[in-house]
Amino acid sequence: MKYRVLQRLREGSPDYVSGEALSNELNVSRTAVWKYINELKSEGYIIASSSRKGYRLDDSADVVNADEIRYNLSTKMLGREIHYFSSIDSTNTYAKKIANDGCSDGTAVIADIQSSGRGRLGRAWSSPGGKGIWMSVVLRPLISPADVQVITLAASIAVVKAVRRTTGIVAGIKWPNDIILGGRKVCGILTEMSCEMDRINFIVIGIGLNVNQELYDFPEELREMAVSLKMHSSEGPAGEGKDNMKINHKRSGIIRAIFEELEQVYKEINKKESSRILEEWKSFSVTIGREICISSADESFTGTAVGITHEGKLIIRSNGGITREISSGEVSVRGMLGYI
Ligand code: BTX
Repeated sequence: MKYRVLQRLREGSPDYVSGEALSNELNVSRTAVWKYINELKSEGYIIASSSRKGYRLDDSADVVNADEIRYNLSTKMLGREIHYFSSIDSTNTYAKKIANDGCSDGTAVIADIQSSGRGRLGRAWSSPGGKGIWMSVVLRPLISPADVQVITLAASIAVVKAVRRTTGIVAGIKWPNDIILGGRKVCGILTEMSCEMDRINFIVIGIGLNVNQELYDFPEELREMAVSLKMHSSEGPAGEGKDNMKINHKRSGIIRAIFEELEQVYKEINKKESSRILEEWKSFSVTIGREICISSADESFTGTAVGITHEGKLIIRSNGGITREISSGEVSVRGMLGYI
């Protein structure tokens, strides 16, 4: 019922909706309406009340919950089932559990805080409350395990496009799937898979996107290399940046856009049409054409990133003219200058 009250306020926005109209239309008492309004306020919604005019929804609040995300969501399957937690250890860990139990394709797990957010290779991911998008999506693609890297590339494209569409911020992708703004990491993607020899049971794509952190919300050791969308907006061109500084980006809208963009690329992957995805990935890449340094557990070498294979491997031409292909998970890529 609380969300029916919310829906009615959305329909009425930016005008007031009277308490009497709410009570009559929803067939509940005025006291009950008042109680639901207070519950919505405690979830973070900003609702003005006037004894004469009623209630008015101010849509600038950054509220994340399943109802808010589903509002106006245009996908068919992605994000249609959402498990939302105010706090969890890791959305990827939970998503793998429900995927094993048989949850449907496109199910999403979202948390406000992660106490043990995970990066790749056992690294930690900083996931403070009220500031970022910490979510995992379960996919059951019709591709072979050897092609799984394309899904990770597709997820990074989806995030870059969703961020551009909702905030106007244009980020780049560092191979394979770090999303970069001004040389610092704004988003990381952790892909985990359960498969048999020739068939994928499920893939969990974990997306960690820094949205509204200030510099001091990051642990000290990350302050040089991490950035949030809000920090990036406030560093914008003179004048514009100052206004943006106060603005919290609305995480639900960004999550919705990620679902929509991801569903598009996912459809192409299932139709085995990934060549366009690879081209699009290249257009966002900050790695291709750059001198890079590859380091893995047992070797380290430098070269120029010259392309990407149809399975998503990075093609590198070493300074001695030898061409090599690198697949994700084996190496980390560092730029010759700075973090990229
Ligand atoms: P990664 O291994 O590429 O990056 C991890 C490294 O990034 C860390 O070692 C640290 O240096 C740095 N780092 C940690 N936290 C942040 C941050 N908030 N912003 C920028 N840099 C940071 C990238 O792994 C994959 C991250 C996926 C996170 C999502 S969140 C939802 C899902 N659940 C979960 O447990 N992980 C994924």
